[in-house]
Amino acid sequence: MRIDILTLFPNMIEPVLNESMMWRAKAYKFVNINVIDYRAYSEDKRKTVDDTPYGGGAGMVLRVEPVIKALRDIDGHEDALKILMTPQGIPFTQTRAKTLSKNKHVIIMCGHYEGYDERIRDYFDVEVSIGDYVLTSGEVAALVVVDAMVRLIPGVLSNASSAEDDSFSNHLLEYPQYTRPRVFEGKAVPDILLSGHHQNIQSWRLEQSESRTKKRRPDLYQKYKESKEK
Ligand code: 6GU
Repeated sequence: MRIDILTLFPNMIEPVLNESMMWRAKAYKFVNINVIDYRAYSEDKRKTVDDTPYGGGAGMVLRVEPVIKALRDIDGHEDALKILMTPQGIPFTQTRAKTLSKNKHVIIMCGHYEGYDERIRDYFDVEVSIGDYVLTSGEVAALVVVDAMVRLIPGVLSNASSAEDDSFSNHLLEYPQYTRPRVFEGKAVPDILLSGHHQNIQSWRLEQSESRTKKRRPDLYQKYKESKEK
């Protein structure tokens, strides 16, 4: 998979890509990520990328020219899936992450809350939001999308089953996990996990996932029940 990220703040993005799972995915060539500073595509002397809005009002608006120029300079941009990060987009979910992770090439554009020149929208295939709250910049949101997609690329997670077990892939939250010590400040690990009885452990985990989901996320639990009925 290839990912190009258009941003004004490469330093917000690059360090995150150079640690942990993201670093591993790049090092083992599961993904090729390019970070592009679209300020470099501004034609004026001061390298501006935004301007005051027509019609007046507070804040600045991201200009169309530098963005589209940067987009068109990306090799293979015609065939790539082009994603615009904006709080006005469709909500990002695990299902969406799965669909997006199947693309060979995606381009992700990070913007600013104040807004895009409306004409920028015409050059993108999909607008994505990561939730109903406002971030100062789309970089943080883009990293969320990249992380969720990359970990789903086959081979990126060393334990192949762990993406399958994730919360949300089956509409259930994960069961409680424990490691050493057996007792910490009087809190003991449930006996069943020490029993060595694999089947009992499996059914205990499923029960725990179900009761936890029912209590914390009744909305998800409803979907779980519906999916079981199908
Ligand atoms: Cl994609 N961008 C910004 N600035 N804020 C957000 C968002 C995106 N998604 C949720 N909040």
